[in-house]
Amino acid sequence: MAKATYLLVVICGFYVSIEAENVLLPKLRSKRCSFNHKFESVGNYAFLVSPDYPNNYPSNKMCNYKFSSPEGTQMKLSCKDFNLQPSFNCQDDRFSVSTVGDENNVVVHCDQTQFEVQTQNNLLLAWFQSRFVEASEEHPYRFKCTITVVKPDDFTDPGGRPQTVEQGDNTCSCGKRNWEGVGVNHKIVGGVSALMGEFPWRCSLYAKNMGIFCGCTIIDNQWILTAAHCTNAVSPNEQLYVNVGDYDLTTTSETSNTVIRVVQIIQNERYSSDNQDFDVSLLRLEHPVQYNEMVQPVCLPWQFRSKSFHGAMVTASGWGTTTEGGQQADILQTVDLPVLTTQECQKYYGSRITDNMICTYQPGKDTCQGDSGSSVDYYDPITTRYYAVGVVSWGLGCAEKNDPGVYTKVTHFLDWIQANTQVEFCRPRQRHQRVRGKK
Ligand SMILES: [Ca+2]
Repeated sequence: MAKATYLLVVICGFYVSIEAENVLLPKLRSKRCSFNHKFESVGNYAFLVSPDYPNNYPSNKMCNYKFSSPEGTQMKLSCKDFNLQPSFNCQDDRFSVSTVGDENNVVVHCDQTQFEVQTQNNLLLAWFQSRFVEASEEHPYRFKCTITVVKPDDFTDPGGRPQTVEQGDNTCSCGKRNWEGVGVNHKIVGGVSALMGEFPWRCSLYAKNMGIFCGCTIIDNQWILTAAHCTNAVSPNEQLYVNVGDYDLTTTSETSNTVIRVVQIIQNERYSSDNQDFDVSLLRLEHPVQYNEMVQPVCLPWQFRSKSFHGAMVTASGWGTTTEGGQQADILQTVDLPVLTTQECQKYYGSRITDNMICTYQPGKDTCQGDSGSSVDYYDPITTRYYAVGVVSWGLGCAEKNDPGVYTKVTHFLDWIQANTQVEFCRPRQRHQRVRGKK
């Protein structure tokens, strides 16, 4: 019941937290650490300070900053008082900046070196993240930066014209993992905590009598993918909810998660609770989810229908237990797992493995209870996107020897998903290479 109480708090927290935004100029300070601000003219400036400045910033903060200035102007970001808690590979505390208005093109600052950069257009995007901060007495872990609107320098913008968001990109985007390629290494034994917003398509299922009981995946702003054995566990008179944009389930202050009612459950009509075949369900939301940096859909694997994924690595993420029979994780966990062939998997489980399933196996690494319904995602280097290729379904134990994890094979259900949702899903083309400037 503790979980049920918690969720009500979440719902209240969401509505309350909307107000305190845009308390700005000249000092950017508020309880909410994210800002979205438009400057009016050249010479305008603002201070950007870390949460709780001038004291140590708190643990587990994720702040997004977006500044725009009038067309034809640029912005100078000057961080003179800059002292982040050091971490290996920048994987914990970090301040990332894009001077080209592109979240895929960022420079990460994660030390004590002051810096100054200038945008190439009239957009400045930045992100601050802290993990577990051990208070520093001498020099507080903090930053203070000044953002000033300036006239463009004499040099010509190498891109030729101001780079703006690509047409269609806002309405059709999927599978963009945050923090990708900024020095994060997840390939360690067992799972590790994800970064805030790292898997913006990851969601969880909640019902009053069950608490948070399964994972899920955003595939469209009104449609959620999950496992049939999750929806099958919900009694007909129980209201189901989807919780999106969350990270730490014990607090509502780290992200603005949203809880949305499910108005339709489409459980695969051929689902069998005997052998977990056809273990897939779709949920239609009462209203569309609002996309932002922390809430985005995953891509569906349309172009991978004939791919076996044998030997490929897939990435799992969820709030499931971190040991068999153990406690649910508070913070989203992630692990990379190798895919087996059906034949290899049948060596372990025999004919229980149908053509609708894929398996992963690596001793010591697995998905576990509570991860059910979450996707495992395949990274395609061509489109640089993540594709949901499996739905966490079943296994004997977790991460045990000779017991692979089993997943619903999403490529087998694409037509079923299409027929039931009638959505025009995003199908990224081979662009978004990280190439800039002219040759
Ligand atoms: Ca939370």
